[in-house]
Amino acid sequence: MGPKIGVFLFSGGTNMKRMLSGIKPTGQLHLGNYIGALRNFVKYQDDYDLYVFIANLHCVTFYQEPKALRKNLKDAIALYLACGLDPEKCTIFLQSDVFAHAQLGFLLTCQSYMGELSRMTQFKEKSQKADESITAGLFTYPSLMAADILLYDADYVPVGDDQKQHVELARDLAQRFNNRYSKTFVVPEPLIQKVGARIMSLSDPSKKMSKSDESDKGCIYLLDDLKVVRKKIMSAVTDNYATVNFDKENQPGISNLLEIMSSLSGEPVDSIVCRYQGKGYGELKKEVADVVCKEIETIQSRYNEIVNSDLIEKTLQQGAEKASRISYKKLKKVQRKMGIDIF
Ligand code: ATP
Ligand code: LTN
Repeated sequence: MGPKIGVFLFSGGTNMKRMLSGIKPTGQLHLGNYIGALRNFVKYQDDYDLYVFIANLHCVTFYQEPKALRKNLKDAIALYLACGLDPEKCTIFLQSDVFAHAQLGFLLTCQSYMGELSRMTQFKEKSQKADESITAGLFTYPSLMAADILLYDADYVPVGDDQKQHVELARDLAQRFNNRYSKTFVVPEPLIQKVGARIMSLSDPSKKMSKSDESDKGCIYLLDDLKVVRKKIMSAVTDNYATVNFDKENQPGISNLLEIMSSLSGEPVDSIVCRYQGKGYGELKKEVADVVCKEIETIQSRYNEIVNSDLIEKTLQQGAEKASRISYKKLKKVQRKMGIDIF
């Protein structure tokens, strides 16, 4: 490929800032993922040179049942497309299809210190909770995540709060490498969203909505049957105040429902609260269920069209080709600077 084309692809053809994020679908995607992450990516694709990938290498830091993992990966891509990510506007790919990730991952593992990896909160939490052996992959996971980011010269990395420390490690590794070998990597910034960043469980609003919840009742999956979605919302835990207020501390359940409705409908929370003065929780739940079901119904009908079409394969192929071209150039540069290639 001639250098001109390379430069064109490298910059996304515009002066747009580059943004990259990965998701690790070890389970089915839920409403928290949608409001907190996915929907924002759909907005970002118009204003940024956006790269979104499925972090399937990160998935296997713990044992995954192969059949279930394959289905989750495929569903995640189909849902990303169904929610509005457009392969003509952004680059969507599977991490393991782009070999430079594992290669730079190893080289950055060799730039990471045992001490800093041992301090990673997620490693400490997961290794304490785990009832099976902890893999070395879980320990070096943040170095691989740094490679995911640094390969593409990403300016911004939108992530949840829990991933901020990992992006900070990517920054440290970029600076360390740049200082040791001369400027090679862009130092990325984490982008932590505020509104809708933490949708809570419907059955226990003190916990975040999560696929690792013990009970299914608190978590709305994007592929749940609509009757089940409605039932989960109608049975959401509330309180005894009997007035609709946005008060996360004293009325976390109602506040969570208000936040879900506001995020999806665009109506400000204050305005919803005003409309519900003198009305009961049942009515509010019914409207929240209507809004959520409408959104999920649209997503599911697109998902059904996509999941058995060739769009997934085409998207991943096109994405992997573009991502491979860009990341290979960066990997070669790193290898040259480190002195590990000969020609
Ligand atoms: P788990 O549900 O098992 O805790 P997770 O869904 O947090 O896992 P990921 O699948 O990696 O883990 O999350 C993908 C994205 O969705 C992240 O950016 C994360 O911050 C966001 N996200 C996850 N849960 C919520 C939630 N309840 N509210 C808002 N955003 C969320
Ligand atoms: N660790 C992240 C997923 C992830 C990621 C990345 C996010 C892997 N590589 C690079 C942003 C950038 C998670 O568990 N959510």
